[in-house]
Amino acid sequence: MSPRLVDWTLAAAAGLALATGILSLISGETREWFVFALHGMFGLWLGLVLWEKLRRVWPRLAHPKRWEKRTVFGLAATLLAVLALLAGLGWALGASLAPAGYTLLAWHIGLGLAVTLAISLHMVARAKPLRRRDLAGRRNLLRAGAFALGGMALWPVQQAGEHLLRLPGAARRFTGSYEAGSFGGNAFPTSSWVSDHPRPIAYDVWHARVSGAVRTPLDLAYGDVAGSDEVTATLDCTGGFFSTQRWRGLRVGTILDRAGLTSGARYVSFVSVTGYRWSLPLDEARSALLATHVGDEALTHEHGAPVRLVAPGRRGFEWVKWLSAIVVLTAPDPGQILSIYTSSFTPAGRGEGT
Ligand SMILES: Nc1nc2c(c(=O)[nH]1)N[C@H]1C(S)=C(S)[C@@H](COP(=O)(O)O)O[C@H]1N2
Ligand SMILES: [Mo]
Repeated sequence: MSPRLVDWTLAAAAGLALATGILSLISGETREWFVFALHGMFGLWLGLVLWEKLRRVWPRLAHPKRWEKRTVFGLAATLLAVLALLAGLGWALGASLAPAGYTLLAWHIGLGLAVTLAISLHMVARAKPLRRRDLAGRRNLLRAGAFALGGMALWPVQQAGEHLLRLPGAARRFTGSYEAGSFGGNAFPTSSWVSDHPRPIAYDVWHARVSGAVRTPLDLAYGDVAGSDEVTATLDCTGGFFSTQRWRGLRVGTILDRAGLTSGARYVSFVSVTGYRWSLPLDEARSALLATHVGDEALTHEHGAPVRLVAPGRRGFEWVKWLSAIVVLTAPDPGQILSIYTSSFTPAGRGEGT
């Protein structure tokens, strides 16, 4: 492949891997499996083209005397890319490594972000445009096509290989997460988006206000929510574990019916004591659950007691813990994305006050 075509292919594959990688973090429905498949395919494609690039620059790399500043940058970026790919592949196959205390998935995400940032900066600084002659030649184009198809074909091969070799990775959910403590009550892992750790909240002082686009604002007490509605749903953390549980509490729809919606109601926002908040479209919110129990046990503090949101089909970070308010909205709430990063720095999120 012509050098410029290699570089542009690398940039394209990295960009597509980044886009699908980000999308994968908000995908949790079974029908969204293809996001994860595409991410894998783009990653494998990137790996193949990286190999092509390394073959070309190897003679230069082998002679440090011929290195320029560019070479060093390129080498660092290549190393980052290789490590990002290896971490992703290692996670997928089930390697139980955690260098420096971080899972391979965390490394994959961190290195993946770093390398796409490096590539973007590099492109802004010195991208050389593709010319007609970079695309000329049958062999050149055939090779480029073969790498793209090769990436796509390697993905099912990797999946089948995991099963044939009975690697731990074969047991993953379609999201890439590994099972942990399903149907075992509170014994499943606990997780935080940043580091929310509010003080425990007593059942008898807990209350949650229901407000916004409703006819009658409500004030819920624990006894109102600790109902007998049950949902079996899978909490799937983007950190890489999932746990399927029978959750118990009260359907959000019941509360919305009691409050009565006004005509503009379109989203329901769930707000934590820490300020962490997330919203769901109205119909989805109706079938979500305010959970007080997991299995036959009351939720523990770590899992969001007294009341947490259970949002089936949504990723774990959307399952707001330590719920303290429900707000019916007439428009989407873009500020919620920031809220999950800042909540750990509010007094309540740091464990101060009440
Ligand atoms: N208020 C609040 N809710 C939160 C979080 C948080 O940091 N703060 N973390 C989320 C994340 S990232 C996940 S995966 C789940 C984890 O729930 P668990 O600790 O019960 O496993 O809670 C979600 N709800
Ligand atoms: Mo998470």
